[in-house]
Amino acid sequence: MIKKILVANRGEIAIRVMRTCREMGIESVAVFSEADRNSMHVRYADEAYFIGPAASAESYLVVDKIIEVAKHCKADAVHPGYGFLSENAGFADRCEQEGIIFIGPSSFAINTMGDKITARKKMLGAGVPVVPGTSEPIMEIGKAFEVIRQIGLPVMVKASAGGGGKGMRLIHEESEIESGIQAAKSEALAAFGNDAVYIEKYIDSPHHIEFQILADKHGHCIHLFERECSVQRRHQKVVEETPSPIMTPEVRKEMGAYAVAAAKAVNYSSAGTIEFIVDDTLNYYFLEMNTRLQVEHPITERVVGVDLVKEQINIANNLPLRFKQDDLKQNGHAIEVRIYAEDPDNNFMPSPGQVKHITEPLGLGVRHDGYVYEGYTIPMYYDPMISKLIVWAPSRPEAIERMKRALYAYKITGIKTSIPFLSRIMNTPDFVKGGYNTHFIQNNKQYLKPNDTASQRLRDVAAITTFIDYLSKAEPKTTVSNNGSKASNWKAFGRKKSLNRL
Ligand code: MV4
Repeated sequence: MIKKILVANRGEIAIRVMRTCREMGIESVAVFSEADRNSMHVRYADEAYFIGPAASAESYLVVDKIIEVAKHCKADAVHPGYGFLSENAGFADRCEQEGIIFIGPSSFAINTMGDKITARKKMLGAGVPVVPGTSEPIMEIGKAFEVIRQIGLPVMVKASAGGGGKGMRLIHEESEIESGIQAAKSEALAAFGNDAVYIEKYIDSPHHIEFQILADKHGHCIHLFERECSVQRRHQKVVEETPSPIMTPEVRKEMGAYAVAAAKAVNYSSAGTIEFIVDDTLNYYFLEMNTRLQVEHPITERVVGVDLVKEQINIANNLPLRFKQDDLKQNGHAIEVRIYAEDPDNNFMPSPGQVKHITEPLGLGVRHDGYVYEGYTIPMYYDPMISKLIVWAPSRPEAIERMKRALYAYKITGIKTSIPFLSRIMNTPDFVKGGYNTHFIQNNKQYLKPNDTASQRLRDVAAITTFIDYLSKAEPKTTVSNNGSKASNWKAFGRKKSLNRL
């Protein structure tokens, strides 16, 4: 059984993993770069080791250094978190060679799903719906014209080594085919050292819906339902929620079964995520599989009632899954927002620096996974995401109100954050209605821009409407003052706290 885990990561996710270690009586070991000497994950761990300069290529990404620390401190296992080495098949292999358990899937599963053409082929073989397109790399331009005539324009050219939006090209017209493919190939070669590209039919205005799965090393696999991740900016998720507002019980059941089939096709074990692209009429297609714990895993944990890190550790210990598919159900509604150290009112410019004051939101149904504290200086070397705010409520409308309340109570000074932007999202009609797609942010610019312009006018209109509504519902004015005890309507208005801050 695992007694000590080296967490090969930093920031909020390192702490997230260590919290579960502590609950399981497992010792945790932190590693840290020069820029992370004062990071909270170092303080939270039972032991911590310095691994080099601030640049992640010289610290968090150096396999030899992580292995050296794991051997030195006699860790039984390594948890990679997300990013860094989490989807590095070579690292997973190296851990196993050194007799250290890699808390994640096999290098075979990481490799197969990491190469998008190989993954498409696997999925076709497993009967999982994929976007119409090619299942072999495009080797000659004639072949590209042939498949594009079959599937029709527009199409997406994607790098096989890409994913998450890197190395993609949209092609609208025949005249763009040759140059588009050439551009995608050279971009892919430069970015990934691999110029293999494939073609997919372009799905316009899609929804991004993903399914969480858990698989053990005894051939059991279950899904933990979906997450709706369509609120994105430049391929970065901003808001995630579960259940998806557009899902039906029938489609959920089908997609869940395909997610399990996808995982089984690569003999998957540990936690993983199957991403689907979904159109407005709920046609869905496999997009890619993420072979790691994801940033947005807490919303699934809250609605399904499972600690995904605990299950990852149990699976790494060769234990069979503790639940069957029918044991799991979705309870209530959870929403997560990602807090970035960025200035939403200045083109999302990174805003590293010292946190002067922080008041974290608390209260019923609120979870805050972060790592910054008062006086901490956010380094500029890593991802600007500083925390995740997760709320739960029995229903979606209540979860939105709870998120607004939590964002209202979340105070950080010294740096700029995306908190005001997230509040605006919670007040945007397309979000409140649900049914939004991946163009949500692009399509709602007028609601999402800084306070002084249109979004303030919209709030003013809402405030005036609320006031008129209030007047129309107010008690009739007391005309005869017989005992002097009746407060005037204006005083009553002044006492209504909610209306003081329209
Ligand atoms: C697509 C697509 C439309 N059609 N593929 C972007 C990230 C990567 N995982 C795949 N992506 C897309 N692939 C086809 N055939 C549109 C996107 C896409 C997108 C997908 C999910 C979430 C946000 C997105 C934003 C822009 C484009």
